[in-house]
Amino acid sequence: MRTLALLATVLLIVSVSAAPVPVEINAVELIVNGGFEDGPEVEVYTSLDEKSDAMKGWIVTRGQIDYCGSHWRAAEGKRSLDLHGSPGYGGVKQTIKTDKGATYRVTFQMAGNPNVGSKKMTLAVWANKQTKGFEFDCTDKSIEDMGWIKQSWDFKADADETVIEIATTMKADEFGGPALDDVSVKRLK
Ligand SMILES: [Ca+2]
Repeated sequence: MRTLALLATVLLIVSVSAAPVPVEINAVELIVNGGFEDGPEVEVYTSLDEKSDAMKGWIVTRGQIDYCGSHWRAAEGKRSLDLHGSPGYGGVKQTIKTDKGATYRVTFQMAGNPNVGSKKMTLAVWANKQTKGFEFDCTDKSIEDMGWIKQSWDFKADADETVIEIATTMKADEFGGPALDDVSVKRLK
């Protein structure tokens, strides 16, 4: 029995040590207004044009977006974005302070406008010349059950400031596209 217990302990140690080393994340949130709660008055939704800075911390980078209130259920709080305006293929950006050589983790909640023809919604994140695309399947989703999914991506900074842009990569359904909420960027230790 003692041998078996020893074996079990050894196996446990082996399996624990074989697990990936968890990444330590600095607790400091680098994004301002990541949930888009601080913005213009909105009931159902309101459209914001390229260059708009109406949402605290954010600038609209292209086309147009819809700033959504009761239009659908947000992932966090009461407000979120449709990256396609009415109409327009849009995006948003925010500039954050970064340390050269450090790695940062971007997380956000993604869904899609369930009331348009496209079921496959796509967007991308850009930071310091690096980019990553993401997809969301709107099949069987509704404005009450958006099916928000948390996404994550790491990038490396090489300057004191880094622009984070999140924008649609679609060229269909200009009135409704990828939905975005709860954006966060934290430095990995
Ligand atoms: Ca929100």
